[in-house]
Amino acid sequence: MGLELYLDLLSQPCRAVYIFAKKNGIPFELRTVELLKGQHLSDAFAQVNPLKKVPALKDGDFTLTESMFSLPCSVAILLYLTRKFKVPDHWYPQELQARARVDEYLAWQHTTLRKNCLRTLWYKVMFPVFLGEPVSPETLADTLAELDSTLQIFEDNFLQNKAFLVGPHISLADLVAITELMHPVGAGCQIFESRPKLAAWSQRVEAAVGSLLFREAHEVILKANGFPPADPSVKQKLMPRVLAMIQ
Ligand code: GTX
Repeated sequence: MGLELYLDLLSQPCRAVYIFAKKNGIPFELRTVELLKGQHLSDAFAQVNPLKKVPALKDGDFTLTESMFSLPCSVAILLYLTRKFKVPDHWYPQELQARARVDEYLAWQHTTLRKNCLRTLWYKVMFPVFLGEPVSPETLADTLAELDSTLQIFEDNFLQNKAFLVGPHISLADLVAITELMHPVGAGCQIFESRPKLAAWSQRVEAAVGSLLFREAHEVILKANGFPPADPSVKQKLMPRVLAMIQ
């Protein structure tokens, strides 16, 4: 069996892996694991990833999954694909300092932008619409304020006045960042409206990836507001996992 990617495009790290593989013509079998149906909690998927999270990769007998210490597994998968398939250098530059900048961003984003984008989606849309559990206005306001200050750090410290996060070309850092930012966008937040620099960057990233692929990968998340309510038995299974994830 060749390369298999276990993904749900609802998930931001899965979107990054999906776009990267497609954009670079990497051949893979897509194994869709529908999170909102609880498919990741099945015994069959536990054989792939005992920690029951996506993305996961199988390449023959070799499996890459979520780390026990919550290291960004999607990053390990992206790097594996980068090395195995010899993709264009700009994704993860050989040059020492440019590569260090990609690493720097990826290390920062996992506990900052990731956390805030995820919380925004869940508190604004998934709890009230999908789980039928409204969130207090204070919690939502705090979450949006945190997102806003994280976006400021993103612009000031990482994007600055560059075309992309690490200079003139798209890298893994941009791809991982944009897939995170599409979570609040899917939740209906106008994050680009008051941020022209961020908006221009996001358009450059979309153009570099290719609009068709970008839209295809984000089709699901952009419909988040219309997700049907969870079946009560699925809700019961998902709730503890969701609470653990967004804490
Ligand atoms: N560290 C990993 C990475 O960066 O790839 C994180 C992987 C991860 O958190 N995966 C989430 C997951 O599989 C998907 S992203 C959030 C989607 C939330 C849907 C929850 C029903 N989570 C499933 C779980 O923890 O149950």
